[in-house]
Amino acid sequence: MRIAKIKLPEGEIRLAIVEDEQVRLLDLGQVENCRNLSDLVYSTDPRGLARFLIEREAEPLPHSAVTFLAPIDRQEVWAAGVTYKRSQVARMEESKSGASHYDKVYTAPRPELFFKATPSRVSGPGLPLRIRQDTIWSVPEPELALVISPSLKLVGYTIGNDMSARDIEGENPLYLPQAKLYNECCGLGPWILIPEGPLNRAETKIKIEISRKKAIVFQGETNVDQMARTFEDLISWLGKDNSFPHGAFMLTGTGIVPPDEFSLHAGDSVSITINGIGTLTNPIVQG
Ligand code: DO4
Ligand code: MG
Repeated sequence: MRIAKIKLPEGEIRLAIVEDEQVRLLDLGQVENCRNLSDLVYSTDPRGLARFLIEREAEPLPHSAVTFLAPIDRQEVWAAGVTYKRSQVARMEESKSGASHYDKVYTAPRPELFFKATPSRVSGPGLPLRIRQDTIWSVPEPELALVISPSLKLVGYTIGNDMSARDIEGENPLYLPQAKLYNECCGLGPWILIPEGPLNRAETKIKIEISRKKAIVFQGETNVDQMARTFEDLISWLGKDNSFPHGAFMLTGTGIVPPDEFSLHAGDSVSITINGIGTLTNPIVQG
């Protein structure tokens, strides 16, 4: 089941179940203690509760009639790094001084985890993602994002774009927070997938397409079972002496890195597709 936060044409913000062609509005007023997306997805049975909350007298709406918003409330957004071989190799190439750190972290028991964004720095579908002004080498990172409850349960998945300034990160690994965390640095959406059972990693593909003036300038594809770590391992490291009263999102790392001569430009459009979830598309801006 896919659950979205949407804006109706008259401006009202609602939750909805997303079907292939249409969305079905939910009426949260039918139960106590379910005021927002977090309450719904962190409930003991989000799929059952969402079905119960369907507003029966409201007509389903076509996707084109609503605006999909980033599926976030008050969560912190964290990210894991160097979880795919492709990321380890790319980081070692970009960072002359820090190459061995990336090599070691790929196989070390402790993963690389970093703070990625506050909700105000997150862009939902169709909203701009930013290239910093002090970079000449920036890329999107298409990542599967975990939706994690306050009790550290993995409750769902969405699509994340971990925008990164590779020149800043490559100059010195201590610059990583600046390479990663700034205004409009993180894409999330278009909605949350609450699966019936565990995700089939072997069948989950992540694809990216970057367009410039209507031409595709980069495309890539990977598979979630290329990831060297389990979701449970990443979540358990995130939760060590760390609490998340509003829950958290965790981007699980990139397995797709464009060739070194590629950098995003203002005006590009980035689309990330994960089968079973959907497609997250954002325009790129700078300045
Ligand atoms: O180590 C730098 C960041 C790595 C990262 O964001 C990734 O592998 O996705
Ligand atoms: Mg990343």
